[in-house]
Amino acid sequence: MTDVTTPEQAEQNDQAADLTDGHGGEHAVAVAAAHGVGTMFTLSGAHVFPMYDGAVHAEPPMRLLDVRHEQTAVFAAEALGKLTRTPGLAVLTAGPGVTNGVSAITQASFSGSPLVVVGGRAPANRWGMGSLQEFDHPAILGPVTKSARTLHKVDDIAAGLDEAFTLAGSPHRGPTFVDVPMDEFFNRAAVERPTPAPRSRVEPDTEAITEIGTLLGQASRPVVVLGTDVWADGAEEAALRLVEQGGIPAITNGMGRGVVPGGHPMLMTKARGKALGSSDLVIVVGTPLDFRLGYGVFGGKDGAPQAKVVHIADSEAQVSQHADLAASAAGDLTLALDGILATLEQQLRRPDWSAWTADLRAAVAAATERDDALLRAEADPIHPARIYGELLPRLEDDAVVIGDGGDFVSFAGKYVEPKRPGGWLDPGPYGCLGAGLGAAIAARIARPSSQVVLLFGDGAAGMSLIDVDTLVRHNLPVVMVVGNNSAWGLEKQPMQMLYGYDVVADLAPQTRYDEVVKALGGGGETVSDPRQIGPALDRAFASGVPYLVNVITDVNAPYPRNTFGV
Ligand SMILES: Cc1ncc(C[n+]2csc(CCOP(=O)(O)OP(=O)(O)O)c2C)c(N)n1
Ligand SMILES: [Mg+2]
Repeated sequence: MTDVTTPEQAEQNDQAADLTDGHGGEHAVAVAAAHGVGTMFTLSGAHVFPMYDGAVHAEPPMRLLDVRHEQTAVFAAEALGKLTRTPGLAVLTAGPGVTNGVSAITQASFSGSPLVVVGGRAPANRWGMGSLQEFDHPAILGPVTKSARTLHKVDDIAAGLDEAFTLAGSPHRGPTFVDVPMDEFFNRAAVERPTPAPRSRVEPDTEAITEIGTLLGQASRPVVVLGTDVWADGAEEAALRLVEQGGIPAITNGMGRGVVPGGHPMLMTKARGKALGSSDLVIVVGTPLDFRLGYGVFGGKDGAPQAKVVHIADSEAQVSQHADLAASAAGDLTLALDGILATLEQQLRRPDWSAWTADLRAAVAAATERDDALLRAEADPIHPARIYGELLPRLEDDAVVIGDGGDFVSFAGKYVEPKRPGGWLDPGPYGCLGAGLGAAIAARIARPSSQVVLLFGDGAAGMSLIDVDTLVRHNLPVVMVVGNNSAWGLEKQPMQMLYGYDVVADLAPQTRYDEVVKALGGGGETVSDPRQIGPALDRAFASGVPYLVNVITDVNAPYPRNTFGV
């Protein structure tokens, strides 16, 4: 049968079925925008041109943020997802564009960061014939994403992307990947553009919550650990309620930092060793029981018995399989935390944890005093801690602090206690150097009026510094501080310890990373006198341009670690 529909009739039919006509890129951009995306991170490639055309012609246009290496595009999209709690969007051209993004996608997977990556793909009508960059991406992206699929037809794009966004932004969050064959991306179709489904909350098991509340009521020395998913799941207020109204000492990690603000009387992160070692009940919320938490074994310090462990996760699959758990719960973290507080408050006899809390506060005070001496160190060459001594009093409450490096950044983890949640970005359990510049780009976009401080090891800086060019082109001023010990310090010291010598751990002495930034259009300076760090930071914050303070530090002042993290 011949199709005798006139264009006018086709349009009428489309309207009846609520169909919208457009090419593949227009559909994809419209769906992304409906999911809250305002910025597309990318590096040019013809396979994904329709995405750019879609962004340019969208109403309002979508911001295109073009970078110098695909890893930066994905690290930026991941960080934007973490900061805004709306999936970030990276668009990568076929083949090497996609594979250059794999480490950053894997980081998002390890960190549970909401992220959607759209890849170009060789045209379907030539598949198998050897066209440029013909590569079946989902086969390698599958293991590091929540879903990785090819949208084979232009008609599939709107629904496929809607699904990818919903999945990436639902607990347990993470990256999703789609690619679209080039010919289909350029094709047109009239399709229905789905409206994003409202967020659905999974109620945690009531009995499990009551059991956890009861365990808490029976505990003598409880500690609650608040991790990244407390922030990601929007449970930061419920977490603070539990800590304050329940009177429970708290430790924060990852993006949980700041949920209990720095300086809060219940924040015991500085006395972490004592708190986790002497506790009889550790409730871990929104973070895996991995190497960062001793694999979930607590207590046992100075002859103390092992602690009971409770794990609360945003979804069933995140609950630890390896740890010996006294109880666990999975689901919406606000409901879980409020449920535990309600159970505790219903108990007739409220436990008295005042001695335990006072003990921990004393340990925090002692640690703070010890830290203070190092933060003021006059040593020459500069002790890296002195940089933090100068930085901390200059940080505003809403500052975003990003760490990318080894030992130098470990000091940040120790000294920087954010005043608000959502202001701390580290690479998370994947530990991938090179994430910093992308994260700084995202932070400047997410928080236009906040300080953004990127703390770089000199080794890590080399992995992304060319993207200062992106900061300059897009007028994104951030302050970068390099702890320049002319070495891959976190590897140099352990190798010395294990072998008595080290190889492949030295970098060129006192490299002028500030000059690199200046060459790219930013500002910077090198500092080797500890008294000059503060004034240099003031100039950096005042400069209004991407500015790098290159601090020459003592390579023999390593971070006092007792683990290699393996
Ligand atoms: C992509 C990647 N490559 C290698 C490593 C291994 N690694 C971890 S820390 C580190 C040294 C980092 O050196 P730098 O950034 O200068 O910081 P420093 O320890 O000297 O303060 C290395 C090489 C890693 N984590 N990620
Ligand atoms: Mg170094």
